Amino acid sequence: MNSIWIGWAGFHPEDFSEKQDELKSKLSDQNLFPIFLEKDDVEQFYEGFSNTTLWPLFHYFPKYTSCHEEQWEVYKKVNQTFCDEILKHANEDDFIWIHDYHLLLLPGLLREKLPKAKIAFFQHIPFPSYEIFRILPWREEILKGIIGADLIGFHTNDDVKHFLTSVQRILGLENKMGVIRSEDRLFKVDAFPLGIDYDKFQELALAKTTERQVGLYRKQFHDVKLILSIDRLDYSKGIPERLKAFDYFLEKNPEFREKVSLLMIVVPSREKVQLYKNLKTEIDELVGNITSKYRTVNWNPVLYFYRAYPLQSLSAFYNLCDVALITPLRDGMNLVCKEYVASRHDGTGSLILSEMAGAAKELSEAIIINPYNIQESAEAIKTALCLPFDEQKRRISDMQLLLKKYDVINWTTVFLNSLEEIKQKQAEMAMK
Ligand code: GDG
Repeated sequence: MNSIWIGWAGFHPEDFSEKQDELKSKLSDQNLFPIFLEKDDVEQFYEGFSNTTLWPLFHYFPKYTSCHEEQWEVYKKVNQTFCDEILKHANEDDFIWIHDYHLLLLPGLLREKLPKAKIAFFQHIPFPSYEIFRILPWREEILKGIIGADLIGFHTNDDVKHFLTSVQRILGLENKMGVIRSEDRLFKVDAFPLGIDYDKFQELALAKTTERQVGLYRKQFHDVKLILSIDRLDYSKGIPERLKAFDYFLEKNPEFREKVSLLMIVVPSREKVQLYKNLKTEIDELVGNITSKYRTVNWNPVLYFYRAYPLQSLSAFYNLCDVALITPLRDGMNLVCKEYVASRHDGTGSLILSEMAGAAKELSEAIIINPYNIQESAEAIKTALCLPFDEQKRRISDMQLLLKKYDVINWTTVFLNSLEEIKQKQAEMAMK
């Protein structure tokens, strides 16, 4: 497919030695078309409306949600900037695929200019229940923006159900099996659980460099079992709750001290947002408390890394660790748990997974927990560490079969087929 990518560059051209035009021309050779935003707009649009209004509300944290008219204005302006840039490249019969909560108004803006184009939207984060969504002062404008798309996708059936309820209660539009008629237009809403590049994670796991790295680490930790957690720094990921559960586990099960460590990678994210700064401090303190309480000369209960790693190192960690502990308080899908399972080339390993992650709907062979229940999580850690090898292998093998079948290529194919179907239905309706 001859496709191009349009997106926010993520940096300011004045921070680069190259001139904006030179940069643009180099990127366009790779079919990449950057949008440069003013520093102030980034603050209001990205750190502001996207990440202090939409992100917390959609993850069920109304108490962290702030609503500022100025930020909403900039959000609208930036969505319009995206629309203008797309219109420079797109034709009436092109397929335009819009991703995520930063661009909720874009489908509607584009529909006005390109009434016949194929426009699809996929949201990577949850869509909250109507009772939460209705809090948003701009709920109606937001919904009208999204429904400019022909196909609207979410990770889970629950997200679809919540979205359809909001569309019905706020816009008064009824659906039949996810298909809605609005004035003279049909559009469809459905669940498309995102898969991963399964083969890539298997290949990485088997690569010589990965095996060497795993071998080196194993020597260092020989008889200590390792529990892995990897997330971006985010309050939705349940990192403090996870640390509290690990603390409780060590307190109640002293026989496991010096025999197990939590290897916790936290990837820096949205560091300019105050809540994220506070969260970092809270995590640092919790790690400090656990360390000072249980640490011995030869053993460290928490191996904590606040940084990003190359993918190959992630693969080594996925293969090194006996257990993955993935406990978000709310997560659209969560890919880390899928990558852990896909990377286990020897078929062993235990996955503890929060019921609040979209992935829990698919990975039913994981040990499923409620991340707010510290005692249950601590119990699950013990169960995972004691799971017999044949039981580990049975569970991992079942989950690997599922992840291989429903990989990212399958996801794209199913999504595009669904878009064709709704376009077909629209054409049939136009003939009547
Ligand atoms: C959003 C939704 C939804 C992590 N650390 C490093 C690194 N990663 C990669 C992982 C994984 C990705 O980042 C994280 O994806 P998640 O799904 O876990 O979480 P979000 O970033 O919050 O993503 C989420 C997702 O969109 C997709 O729709 O699942 O619910 O919140 O792929 O491997 N990659 C590298 N170094 C790291 O240190 N290279």
